[in-house]
Amino acid sequence: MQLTQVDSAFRRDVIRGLSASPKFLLSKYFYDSRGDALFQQIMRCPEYYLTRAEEEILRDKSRDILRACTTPHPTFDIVELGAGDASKTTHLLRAAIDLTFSNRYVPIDISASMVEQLTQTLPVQLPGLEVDGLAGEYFPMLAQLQHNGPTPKLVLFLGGTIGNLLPTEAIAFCKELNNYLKPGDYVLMGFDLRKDPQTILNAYNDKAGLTRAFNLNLLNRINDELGGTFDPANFVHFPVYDPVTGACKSYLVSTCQHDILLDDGTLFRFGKDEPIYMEISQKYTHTQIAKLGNEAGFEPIQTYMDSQQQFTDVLWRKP
Ligand code: AVI
Repeated sequence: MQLTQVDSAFRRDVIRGLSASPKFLLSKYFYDSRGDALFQQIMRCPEYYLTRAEEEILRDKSRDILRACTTPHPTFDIVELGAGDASKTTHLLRAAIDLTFSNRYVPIDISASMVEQLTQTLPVQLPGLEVDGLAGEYFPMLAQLQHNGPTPKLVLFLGGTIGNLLPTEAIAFCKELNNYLKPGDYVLMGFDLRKDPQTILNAYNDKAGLTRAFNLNLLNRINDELGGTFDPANFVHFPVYDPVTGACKSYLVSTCQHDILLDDGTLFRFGKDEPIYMEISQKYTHTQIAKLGNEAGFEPIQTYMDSQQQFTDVLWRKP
């Protein structure tokens, strides 16, 4: 039942996107098992500075971050949206245990196997930590946590994933997040900052071709799961960065005129040089971040940055 629902949502979104003009696909579908593995490699590649910058923040500033979260309650629950392998988060969790700030971590991730793995491994790595993972979409899982007693929450949304939403969608997302929180709960959100345009573009156009493979993998996923007839060799990966808007966008561009079929008979026509819009990775200014937090009803508490000021984690409080 679950699989059928996922399949039909995927099919619906692919058909909607490839029937639109201009064509688009949703980057949330990048993350099948091959996509997860490619993303792990991207995070370690030399051009992709985001992960290293945020890791530095969490390694060096976790204690400051936790001390800035004040409440009369003795402990917090640390909830993470899109936890993935939680590798950066362990810095914060270790500090939380040391400071007796928290002993409960709730990773929320769409990948049930990721959540299961964290539930098994983290309590061994960090004795004293209770891990209560939830596999599913963020907001339904946060809704479940609303009835979880008086312990306040620190909600993490790290990695710059907010940048994968258009700026208007990011406001709607932060407002909805606010609705699931109680007064006195905190949010720590990661944003990639605007910087030298070439550095940004290189992060989405690495020399090893990992980001290219990450984008093309979605065509393979359509072939595997929806019986598609894509030949990835008929597409080139084309990332662009606009320093005026801060939008870094990735496209796959068809190199020839051709047709694609799905196993239900749906046909898509591609012209030569026709693009599929794949992903936005929005880069923010501090002013934009402050405006976003304010419009979503959060009180700004503190801004943390890496030593090269490439990335920021901002701490907000629900008043
Ligand atoms: C998950 N997200 C923050 C990544 C980003 O930087 O937008 C996804 C990604 N796409 C290409 N490289 C990495």
